[in-house]
Amino acid sequence: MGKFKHAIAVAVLTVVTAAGLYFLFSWMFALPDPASTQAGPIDIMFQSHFVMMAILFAFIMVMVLYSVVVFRRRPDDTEDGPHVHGHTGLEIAWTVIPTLVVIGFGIYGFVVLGEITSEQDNEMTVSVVGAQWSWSFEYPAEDIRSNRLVLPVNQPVLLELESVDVLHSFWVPEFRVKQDLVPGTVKTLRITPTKLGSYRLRCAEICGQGHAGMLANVEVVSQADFEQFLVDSAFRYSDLTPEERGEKFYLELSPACSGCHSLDGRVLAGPTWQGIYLREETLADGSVVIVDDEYIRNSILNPNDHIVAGFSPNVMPQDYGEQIAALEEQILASEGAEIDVIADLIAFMQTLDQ
Ligand code: HEC
Ligand SMILES: [Cu+2]
Repeated sequence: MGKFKHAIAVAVLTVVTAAGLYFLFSWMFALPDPASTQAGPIDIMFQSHFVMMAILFAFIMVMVLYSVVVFRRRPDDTEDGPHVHGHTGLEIAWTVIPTLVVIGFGIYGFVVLGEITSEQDNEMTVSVVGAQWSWSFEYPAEDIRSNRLVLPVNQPVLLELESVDVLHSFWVPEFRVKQDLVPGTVKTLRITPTKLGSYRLRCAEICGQGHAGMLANVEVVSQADFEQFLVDSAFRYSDLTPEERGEKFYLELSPACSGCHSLDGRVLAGPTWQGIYLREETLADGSVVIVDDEYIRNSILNPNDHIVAGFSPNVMPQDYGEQIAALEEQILASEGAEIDVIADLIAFMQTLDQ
């Protein structure tokens, strides 16, 4: 077989092996479906690295194995192999070509990096704070805090990343981009989510015992759902009037007061609240009381102290006291406001005339 035929054989084997390796790499290192505009150029760059690696590896392996098999010594061959004194053209080629390839990939990487970090029109800024071991998010424009990252689809986002303790790393595989959080500085990362859905943010920098659990939900939602999220998150009990809060507690304590106390005179499991405030109530023991603040407070905290005539004891839940104390503590912690839940319920009752 002549030189030319060997060259053709090696070329064909290289192309076939490279194609096989490329598909093997793509399958072995498959990434989740991309969900940001930044993912596009990164994926193409990834693919081109796979192609390059497949070609190089295939070429070297095919050359070695081909030589071992085709140019092996035959049983009756006792000659020395030919003496080779190097080949200047070949040496220049295998120095220059890889150098150009590496420089080319360097420039390509630089261009892609510029593309995915460049400033966009009409960016929305979100602050991300990493701490051992949790994430929190702040929407400075709206003064909103959240423990999940909600982003409107197709809206360019500038993340400002800060760490309160050690190194962490912001990574949502579907968005492809990744950025370390460095204590004492603010790092930035740009993402334009392109696909509605729920994703998982994970810390990609070993940061201590709870590192593996340093996760947060990322939700990419429609513009309308995002606005709803802002409205819901902006909710503060302390922004409401006592009467409005009281109505909310009437509906939201669990089980809801509304399940047993109507506002329209109907008798459910408990007496109606219509006209409840300062009405005369006959109790099961025949005595008559005025439904004042004191009586109401006691009826909520110790329901069995006085039983209204015609109703049974032990029907009204006995543990609202604990629930109310916990809720007041939670509001104090999150809003810095001291709320008296029972006073607000009373304020609401005062609006319920006959
Ligand atoms: C599972 C049913 C049930 C739920 C839920 C319930 N209650 Fe009652 N409640 C009753 C019953 C029955 C009575 C009457 C017996 C009694 O006095 O304990 C009553 C009585 C009262 C009274 C005295 C009313 C009067 O006319 O003298 C107040 C005040 C009251 N409940 C407040 C509340 C509040 C506030 C909530 C919600 C945080 C609530 N209740 C939830 C069943 C319920
Ligand atoms: Cu971390």
